[in-house]
Amino acid sequence: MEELKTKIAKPKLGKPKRFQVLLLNDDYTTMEFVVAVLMRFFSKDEEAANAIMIKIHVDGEGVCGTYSHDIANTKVTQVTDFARNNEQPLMCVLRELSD
Ligand code: TYC
Repeated sequence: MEELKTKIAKPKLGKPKRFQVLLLNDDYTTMEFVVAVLMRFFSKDEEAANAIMIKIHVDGEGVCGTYSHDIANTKVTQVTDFARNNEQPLMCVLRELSD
């Protein structure tokens, strides 16, 4: 029995967790760059991207999308790499949703 326990993986049951991807405000990243990020990585049209960017600028943070853990992590990596490659300090983070 002890042997079986170590060899057989437990099936992962239940509701998969969901994660929001957030952008945080800062004083240096350009508004134009944030709009470009929202369109490129979160498939927003220009109007929606502008509205989210302004919301972040005013409130300090804003939700770009909600995803599985894998996809959310990939978005954070892609956005962070894109920002650093373009010399922007933009911060992109995950927030686990309570279900
Ligand atoms: N506050 C920035 C500015 O005035 C714009 C900005 C918006 C930066 C959203 C980051 O996630 C952000 N240039």
